[in-house]
Amino acid sequence: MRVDVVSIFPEYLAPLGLSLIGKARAAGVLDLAVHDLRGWTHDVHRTVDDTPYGGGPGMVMRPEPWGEALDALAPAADNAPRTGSPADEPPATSWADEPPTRLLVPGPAGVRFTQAMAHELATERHLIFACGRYEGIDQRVLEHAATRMPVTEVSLGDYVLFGGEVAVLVILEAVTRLLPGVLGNAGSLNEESHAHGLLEAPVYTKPPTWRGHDVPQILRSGDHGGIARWRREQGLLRTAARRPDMLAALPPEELDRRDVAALREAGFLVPPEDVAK
Ligand code: 6GU
Repeated sequence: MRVDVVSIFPEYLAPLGLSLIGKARAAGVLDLAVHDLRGWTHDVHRTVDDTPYGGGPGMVMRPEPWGEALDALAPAADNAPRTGSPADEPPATSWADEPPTRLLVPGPAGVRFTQAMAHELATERHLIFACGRYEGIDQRVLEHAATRMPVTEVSLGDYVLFGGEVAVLVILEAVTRLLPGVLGNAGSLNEESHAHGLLEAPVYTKPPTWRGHDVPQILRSGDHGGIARWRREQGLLRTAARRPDMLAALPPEELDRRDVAALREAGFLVPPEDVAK
């Protein structure tokens, strides 16, 4: 996967050279470049912002540098629509047979970033992240880009950051670990929180007793069926307690009789219509 990140604080993205993301880059799974937006300015002050039309506090990112950045990183041929007419056949070097470049714009007004979106992004050929600062990027940049490629404004959650850079670190970490060959053990993807709409059970390692706290006996029993059942119930109870929204979104057929019994026993209300027949 190719990824371009554009920011006025490229140093903010230095962690992308570390740890497993750095390893994915070294292994060639992730071809990532970070660009300084100011490289696409032409005045001596390398200006990227101006006052907002209509008034109000703060500054808005001017469209011109962003337009040039996106022209450079997503050349028009990249996303050329295919007409089927021989006269319009794309040049041999065109990417028209491949999925297009996709533009992601992090910001608190975006759609919520989820594990499902991470899976979707992990299938893309080329992502561009446009990191806004100040009050945001002139909306015409996004409008114009949308005539050439899919554009998604994306938010991490219901709070406000200074800019998109930290969000890019988060999103790229969630996406990179889903790329083929990055995680040694593919099973760890299948068993983690959010893989099946539930939170995962707590985990333990040695020693069996630590500061007077014991590892739950079932995990040391060797009873694989019992362990799977215990983990399922712990995941259900955690989800009910911490993320009732996730439990409510679970299709009723995902809960069997034992699930419902465990939830009711712990004091969580499960409406009769949510119980599988
Ligand atoms: Cl993606 N960007 C900014 N600036 N603030 C946020 C956010 C993103 N997600 C939540 N808050």
